[in-house]
Amino acid sequence: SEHDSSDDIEAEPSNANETESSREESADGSSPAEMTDGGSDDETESGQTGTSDDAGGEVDGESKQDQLEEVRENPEGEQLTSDHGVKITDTDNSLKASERGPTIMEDFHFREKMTQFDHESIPERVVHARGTGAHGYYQPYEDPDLGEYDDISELTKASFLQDSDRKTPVFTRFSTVVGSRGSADTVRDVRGFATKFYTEEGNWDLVGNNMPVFFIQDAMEFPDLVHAIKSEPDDAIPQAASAHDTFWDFASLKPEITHMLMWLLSGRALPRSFRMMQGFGVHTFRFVNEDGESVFVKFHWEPKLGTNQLVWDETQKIAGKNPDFNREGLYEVIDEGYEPEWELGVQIVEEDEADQFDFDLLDPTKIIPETEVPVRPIGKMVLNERPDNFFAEVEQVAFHPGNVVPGIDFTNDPLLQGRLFSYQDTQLNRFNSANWDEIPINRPVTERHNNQRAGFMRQEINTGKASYKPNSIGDDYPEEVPEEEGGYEHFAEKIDGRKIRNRSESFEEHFSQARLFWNSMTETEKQNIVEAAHFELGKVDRMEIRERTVYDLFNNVDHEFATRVAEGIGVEPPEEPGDEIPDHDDEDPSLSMLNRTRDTIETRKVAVLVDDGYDADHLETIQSTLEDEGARVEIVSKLLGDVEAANGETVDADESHGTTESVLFDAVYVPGGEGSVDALVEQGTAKHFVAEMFKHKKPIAAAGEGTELLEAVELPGINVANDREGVVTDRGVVMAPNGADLEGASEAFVDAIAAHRHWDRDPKEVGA
Ligand code: HDE
Repeated sequence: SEHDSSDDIEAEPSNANETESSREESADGSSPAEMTDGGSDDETESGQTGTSDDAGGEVDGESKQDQLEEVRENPEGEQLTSDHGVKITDTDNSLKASERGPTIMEDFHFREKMTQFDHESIPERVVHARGTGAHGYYQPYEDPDLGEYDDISELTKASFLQDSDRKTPVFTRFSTVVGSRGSADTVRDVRGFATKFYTEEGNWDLVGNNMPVFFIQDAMEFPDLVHAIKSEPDDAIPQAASAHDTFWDFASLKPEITHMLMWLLSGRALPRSFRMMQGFGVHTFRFVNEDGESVFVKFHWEPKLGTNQLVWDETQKIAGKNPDFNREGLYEVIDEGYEPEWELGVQIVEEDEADQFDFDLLDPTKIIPETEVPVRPIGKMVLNERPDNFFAEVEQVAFHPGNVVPGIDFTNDPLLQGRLFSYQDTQLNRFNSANWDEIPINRPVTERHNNQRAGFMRQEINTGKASYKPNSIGDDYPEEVPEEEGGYEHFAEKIDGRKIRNRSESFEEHFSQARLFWNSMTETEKQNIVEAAHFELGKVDRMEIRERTVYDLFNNVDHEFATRVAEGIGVEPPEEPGDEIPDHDDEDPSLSMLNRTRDTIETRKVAVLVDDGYDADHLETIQSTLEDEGARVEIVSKLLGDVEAANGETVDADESHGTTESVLFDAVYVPGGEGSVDALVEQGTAKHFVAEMFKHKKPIAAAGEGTELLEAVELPGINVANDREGVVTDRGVVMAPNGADLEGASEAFVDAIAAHRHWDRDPKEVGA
């Protein structure tokens, strides 16, 4: 888009939130910022030392990082003390009555150390327990294209969304939903995408997901949903999975869940990385401007690297090989100087246009199709700093959709309304105190003055005698702030009605958008959804649950879909389409992930398989081409240590066959060199590496004798180009036999990686 800001990021210091403190180097001490540059200019090198004021974007007020710096503690060069500051002589031996005698109660150091340990854990989040987070900033675009509006101030008075010179510090936490804190990253699940904006008007929490709709329509149903989807209550099995009876029992009885099921069965539930997924506010919110006028708004996060997925078999293997795959991926790239970036977009609907849709804007099981209302990008979020301490920052960050600032307001979406209660309540459970907002990661960067002064673990020392209002003793401070001066005023929506425990009729249609989703998928994506349903329902023991899901839900989405699912799970295919099947064949191309891949290989990880005797030219050419494009290259050999090229040069293997696996990479390259390839052909693990890359639809390239390894693997349907001249590319397999143009082959490989996955490989010939 015109806002594609890949250039901006180069021109700016990579770390606008930098303090003068000890944060000058990334964890491995290397110079970062190189990943973003596409090999070009020097400005990127300045990444670590830049100050914010030369970048056309000052961080708001007191930067969050400055504030956090005040509470950072660093033991380097320091003496060991107790919690109360007493220097400690020995932290290995408890105090005993004689050398072999009992431990003595007066050993305050032992008691303190053990007590701290005994109390180290806090309750994990009841949902979204597993996650990771990073610091960064939000910056509005200079001239966003707002359609009929000239300026974003016509829409909202939230000033941090207006001034393109202003950077608002943020902290974003990504999460899975169902699994416990220690579960794996790559399970089939929704991903949380929660951002705390530390604005000059207070904190705004945009607590969203990577899917734009939700399972249910009313907060009242949430405990049931979560009980059903989490592990079953009698045996706590399965972990981090929806593929079991209780979830599908609940689902099959709740037709409003159908649209969300489509998303959950799709590749959206298997993100390649947190930096390659969209985010959505889900609910319809309100923007309110200076004149008190309101429009409806949906929030979208669009990743700069495109929206990409893993394949199912791969996710399951990664869950064993590296359960931290997504969490680690975020920190790896930040450490290497790359700054994950998302565009914030809005869909705007005028109050008097709200009735034009055939669904209710307050129904969280519905999207506003982009074919009806375009998404207008208004700014970008950049994540550029990992936390120093996981517990203090990621575990203790506490989000609350009720945290809004002037210019942003709620709607009556009954799911959102319920969340406004739940998040405060859940933080009370997690922190055991209403003072969770005083924890450094949760504190706003604004001043805070009110009459809340007590409670467990109060940190602030609030001075003065009057802790009530009105008061005369303290001149009636802190004073209330009129709306014109920045006080938060709730939008004065007119409400007129009777109390009623019911669901609006406008929430009753459940299949139209599920059908829209299905129709918008490519055949590949449809097949993936069907196979996902075969797995999920195949794990359900009770036949009546499988049948109900097919007949009552899927057959009301699409008859062919229901039939294909039924055939794989031993259910008699329905004879006729369901009674409630929607009467339309609408499509929205923006729903297909395959339309959301972007032409970039930034941060992709490529393995180069070598053994002694490899061709050093091949390695050098591919390494420089890929790294210039921002990809990361790792040398993989049978064992760690030096590997020697045919010309006598050496390279240090980054990983061995014992420490890594193909599923942890995006692509593989096999350089030539007779000795190397002869050895690889004899190594089962090397052959498996390539075969599995093929199975998972990932790009493969081989140069010179390297193609012999592909031949040995017998890639199904691929004619290995050993006896041909020139570069041959076939379904993401790039082959450059000896004498072929190496540069051309490297470029073809770059294109194949940018395409992400090569779904045109015959699914029946999955090799490996
Ligand atoms: Fe949440 N949700 N949720 N949720 N949610 C929580 O709050 C809840 C919903 C979301 O990284 C909890 O601090 C209810 C929708 C994210 O710390 C809890 C309902 C969306 C996170 C809670 C919903 C979300 C949470 C658990 C239905 C997308 C992780 C721990 C009415 C728009 C935030 C916590 C983080 C976490 C309740 C539905 C997103 C229990 C009652 C819809 C990203 O308060």
